[in-house]
Amino acid sequence: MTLKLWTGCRVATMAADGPRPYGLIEDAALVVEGERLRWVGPRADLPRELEAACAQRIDAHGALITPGLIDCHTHLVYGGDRANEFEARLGGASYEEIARQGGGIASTVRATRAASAAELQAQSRVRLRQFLSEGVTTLEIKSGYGLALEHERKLLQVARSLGREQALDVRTTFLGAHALPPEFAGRADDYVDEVLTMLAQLHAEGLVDAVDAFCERIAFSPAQVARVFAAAQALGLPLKLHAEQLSDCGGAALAARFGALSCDHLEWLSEEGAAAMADAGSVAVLLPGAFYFLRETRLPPVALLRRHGVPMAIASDCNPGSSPCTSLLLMLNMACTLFRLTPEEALAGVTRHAAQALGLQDRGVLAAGMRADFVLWDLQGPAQLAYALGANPWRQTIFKGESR
Ligand code: DI6
Ligand code: FE
Repeated sequence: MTLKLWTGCRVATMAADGPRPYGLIEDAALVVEGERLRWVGPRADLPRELEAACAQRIDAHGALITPGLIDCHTHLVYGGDRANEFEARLGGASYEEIARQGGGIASTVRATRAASAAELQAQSRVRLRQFLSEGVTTLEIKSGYGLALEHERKLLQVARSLGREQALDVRTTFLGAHALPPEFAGRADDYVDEVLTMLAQLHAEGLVDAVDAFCERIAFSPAQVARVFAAAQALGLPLKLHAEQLSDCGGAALAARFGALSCDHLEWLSEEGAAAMADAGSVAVLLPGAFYFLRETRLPPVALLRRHGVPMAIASDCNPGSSPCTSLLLMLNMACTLFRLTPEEALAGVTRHAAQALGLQDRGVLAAGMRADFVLWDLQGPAQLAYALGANPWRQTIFKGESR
């Protein structure tokens, strides 16, 4: 296999055991073998024999290189939009009020059910390309706007299909327990039965990489979520949870008991919840886009998460209601300005910790043996990624060893 040598760059490896901060290596070299990294380190330390074996040499002309970015929480595939609700909220209506009146998630469910797979794919592809243009190489997509077997299937098939046609990895998450569909009004427990049926079927069709639920007053109770989690666990699927977004329902502690990969949102997380997450090794996925767009004032307890050593990831939550956002770089900035993360924590949140939130051990840091997914930026240093509000200093993405 041809070895490719990259030089003329500084590399933010983001390796936890690398040099501080950012695992940064000035005047670095990377050796790529097929889809993997064979060697990463200071150019001066590159073994002679390895250098001699490199058939292709590439000068990065002073680029900053980071791992490919990972968005570990999106609802990217949906029909329609909710600009009307944005206007209503600016006029004083609350997100919860709109949801209780049949708008909110339910209105996107109507639009998503009405859309053909081709229409959904075309609309979603536009959003996906915006993520690609900012160096995203792995992106999670949740279902949850179909809420009936044929429509959840359609949505997950569109997600898989986008992953095949574009040069990035799509990971699918089944979020059947996102909202109560109208045909089950007043019968939430019956709908949970239906969620279990859909899960078994869609899993058998190979469409599900993980399982999520929305634990909230306007969604599902901890007891209902526990039923979904038990079924998912029996199928060997990893778990995630929308927890403590609008109130403290004890969702994070529940998810931790099930060994969930991540708990997401967490503005109302309690100390007990944080401690449970630390024990379980669950990642805290913070979603500054939803916090900003819903004009929330209650901040996720970042100091608490730090104190308990809970790893923090950052994601877009791309969805039509609470975060119509297709920029992971903007999320880096907001994680710093709104949540007071350091730029290094924010970058770890879209690389190393985002990989952990998806249960992926082969990416998120640049080190020998990891996937050769990396991005060249026209930047001097990694803090500029979070700093440059609205800029896109992207130059090139290498996905599985190849330029795309
Ligand atoms: N929490 C959210 O912020 C999104 N889903 C969820 O469970 C919002 C979904 C929507 O409003 O369409
Ligand atoms: Fe979400």
